Amino acid sequence: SSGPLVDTTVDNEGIATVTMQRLPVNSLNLDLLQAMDKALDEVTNNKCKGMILTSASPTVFSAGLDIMEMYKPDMKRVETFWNTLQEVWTKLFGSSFITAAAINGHAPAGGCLLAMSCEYRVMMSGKYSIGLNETALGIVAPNWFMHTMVNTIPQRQAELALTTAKMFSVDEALKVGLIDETASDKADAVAKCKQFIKKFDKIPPLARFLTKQKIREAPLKWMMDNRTQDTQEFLMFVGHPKVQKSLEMYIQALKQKGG
Ligand code: CO8
Repeated sequence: SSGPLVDTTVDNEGIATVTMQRLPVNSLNLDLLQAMDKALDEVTNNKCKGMILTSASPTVFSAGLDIMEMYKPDMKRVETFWNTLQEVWTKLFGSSFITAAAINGHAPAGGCLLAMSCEYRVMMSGKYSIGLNETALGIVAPNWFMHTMVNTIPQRQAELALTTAKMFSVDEALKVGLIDETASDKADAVAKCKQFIKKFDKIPPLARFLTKQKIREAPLKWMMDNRTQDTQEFLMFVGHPKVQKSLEMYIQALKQKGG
């Protein structure tokens, strides 16, 4: 495919819209993650007050990590892949600017992680689902995926969701607090994200940022202190024959479903 994998526009109020456009499903491969890393730097450098993260697909926010990056991987590339994911998460979860996700479709696994890393979530109504479904794939969500979920929903709900690979419907997600609002379509979702960002016009920006930083300090510190070990664990995991077998079966199931 061709063209940029991420589109960034900034409106006249300094709100950036970052649109993932690796169609069909915005599965996060190395290239998309690198494009997102760059987009997050741009938003910072342009001193935008806020950022809305959304997708160019009509039905999928992001299908999560590109399973093909983890299946029979080149060990050097897959290490860079993981480091880039850590970097994108650190920049998004710890951003000084305000973040909101306009979730215009499915958001499994890494897609859910991106949405949860933002400060506010608006999801389009419909037969879409969101959640961390790693255990169903025979893989274990890293600690920082879990920290990000616990920053969003109560620990008890997070434990149940993580162990059972729970994919929440839009209504269920709203009820548990995994999303903050629903929207009738993408435009409505983006508009509601803008409304959220504009609430902060009345709040001094430095006080807002320092407060966000303090409340998010523990997961960010965990990443800083454990980054190398986290990468080693991931590499051991993807190098494991049982994990490769699980991924292979999952890919087959996905392909069969697509027909
Ligand atoms: N990676 C690679 N390819 C994918 C992925 C993916 N995550 N998701 C979908 N695709 C492919 C499909 O195989 C299909 O390919 P093809 O056209 O060649 O058959 C194409 O994209 C379109 O997919 P669908 O036909 O399924 O599209 P739908 O619109 O019907 O459904 C969904 C969209 C709901 C997103 C569906 O594709 C889906 O459920 N995908 C899988 C999502 C998923 O389970 N992702 C988990 C990824 S793992 C992760 O993110 C965290 C890992 C943590 C690391 C753990 C340490 C080891």
